[in-house]
Amino acid sequence: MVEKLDEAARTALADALPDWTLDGEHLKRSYRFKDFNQAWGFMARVALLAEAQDHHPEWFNVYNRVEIALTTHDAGGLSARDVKLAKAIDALA
Ligand code: H2B
Repeated sequence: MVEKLDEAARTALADALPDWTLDGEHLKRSYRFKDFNQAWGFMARVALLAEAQDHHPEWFNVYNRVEIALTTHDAGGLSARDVKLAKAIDALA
């Protein structure tokens, strides 16, 4: 069973992931690229990361925009898995 983040860990997210927004039980970030090709390339790299971590994003793409929302379905909310994936995505972009 995956543990949800406690209040202290949620508060620490603002410093650890300054480009991400905490929205209820989701961590969200929006990316904008030059065109669809760049956006899709980014999504392909995130997909490989997600598979390697067995942790998958909820996301939305239209043309050059990619919106990512991370949450842990197995925990019913945010967990350390979301923080780990968000940091790895930041390292890619
Ligand atoms: N992704 C996300 N975001 N949350 C999960 O709880 C989750 C997942 N669980 N990817 C994984 C897959 C689980 O279903 C498999 C069986 O490990």
